[in-house]
Amino acid sequence: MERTLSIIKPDAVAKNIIGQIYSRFEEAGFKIVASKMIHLDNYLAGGFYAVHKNRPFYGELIEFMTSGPVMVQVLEGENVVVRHREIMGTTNPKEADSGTIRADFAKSLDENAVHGSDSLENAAIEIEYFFGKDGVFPRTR
Ligand code: RTP
Ligand code: MG
Repeated sequence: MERTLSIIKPDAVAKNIIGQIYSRFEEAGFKIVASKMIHLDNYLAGGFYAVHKNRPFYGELIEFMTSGPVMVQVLEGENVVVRHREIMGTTNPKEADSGTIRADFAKSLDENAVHGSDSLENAAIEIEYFFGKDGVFPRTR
């Protein structure tokens, strides 16, 4: 059984749609096996997005991700890394398929409502970054 890291970004938390996004996860058959709300600071957001450090949008990305609280969760399911990216929709919500989270809830490329790990390897790194080695409840036995 796979796990992936999901973040409901500051725009979606501010819009009060955590529950609607959680419903999408549940409708897809994913289990939420860990969750917490945190307000990222520059250090935590910078560490998370270190791969984008030299990209032109990095400054705006960090400013946005630290602008308010986020909801961070670990999702579990079969092939969940890829399936979660599918129900999120493409990075730019204007290009996202209708019925995806970003098409339905996101405003722009910069403020695109959700994050999802892009590979199994990065999922493991990102889960440990936010929840540590023992921070995820073993719901599947
Ligand atoms: P995420 O990491 O947040 O799940 O999004 P993603 O994989 O779909 O996109 P990624 O390439 O990893 O970029 C991370 C976030 O940076 C912002 N971005 N802005 N202005 C731009 O050209 C641009 N490109 C990316 C987006 O908010 C994206 O989610
Ligand atoms: Mg990404």
